[in-house]
Amino acid sequence: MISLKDKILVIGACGQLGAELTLELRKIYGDAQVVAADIAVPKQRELAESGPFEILDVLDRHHLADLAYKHEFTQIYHLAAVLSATGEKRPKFTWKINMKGLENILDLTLEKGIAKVYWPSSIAVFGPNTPRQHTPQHTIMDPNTVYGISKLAGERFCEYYATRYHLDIRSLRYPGLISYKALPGGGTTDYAVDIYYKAVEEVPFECYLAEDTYLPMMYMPDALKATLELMHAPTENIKIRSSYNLTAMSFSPAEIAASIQKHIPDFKITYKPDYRQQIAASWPETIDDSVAQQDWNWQPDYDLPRMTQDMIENLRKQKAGL
Ligand code: AKB
Repeated sequence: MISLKDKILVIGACGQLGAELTLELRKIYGDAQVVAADIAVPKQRELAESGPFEILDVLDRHHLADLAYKHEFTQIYHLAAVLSATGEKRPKFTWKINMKGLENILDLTLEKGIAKVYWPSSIAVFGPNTPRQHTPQHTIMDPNTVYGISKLAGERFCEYYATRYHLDIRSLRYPGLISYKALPGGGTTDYAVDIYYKAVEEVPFECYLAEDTYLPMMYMPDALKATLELMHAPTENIKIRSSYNLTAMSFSPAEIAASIQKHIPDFKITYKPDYRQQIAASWPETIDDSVAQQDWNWQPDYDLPRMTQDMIENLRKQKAGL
């Protein structure tokens, strides 16, 4: 349900997802209705110039309360988080940002009577004991990265607040996200973005995952579509208050390289697995998102060939300054 009276806060608005989601929300609700917030000033000019922007540290409860008072938000998209690979380098910091940040948002939501919250989870909530093929919505979890542990604890926390305090909080377990507008940072799936940049620059790519490492992935237009469809679905359709399984495709580094070689035959890839291989090996290869399909009609538009064509076309345009 869309109301043009809604006032929306996007926290983590300069990140890979936030930068594009903020602009989509501004198209729907109006530029002035969507306040972008991040810990630093945006590099993306369009983000800074198309609507209000606030510098915000999600750990600062007082500043959050001041902003909520000033703007009278009715919805929050809380996207700020430390991802899996950086998380393993800075475990305590990751736990603090990911957990304390979420707690602050949930408390603010209760205190100010904010109607709806979006919070992203991840395939990182699964672990080495999870079935790796067609991983079901409800299954063994046991994540073993600090990022995955924080996302699983966050899911339980969200469901608890939804049940106990009747908060309308909605969430998706994103697979690796691939896009050409804002770069990802600190994830295990980031290679699948970097590889396109290298291919278009016509330089070889050294992959930090082994060639046969399959992971679930999604192109950004599908991630935006899923997030907005979930947030706009009628409340009674949202049966999962922890987080929905979500997927579009699964591929290995060798398969994405082969898909690029159909457009750039000279593209070369080599493999040098590092600590991220172990993280990837603990995650599912394919995801069963049938519950999202049933509850709010989820269907992706992009598979690997269609995404590769679009990524290469757009990166080439960017390179040419178009
Ligand atoms: C990461 O690799 O850490 C993220 C994720 C799958 O949540 N892209």
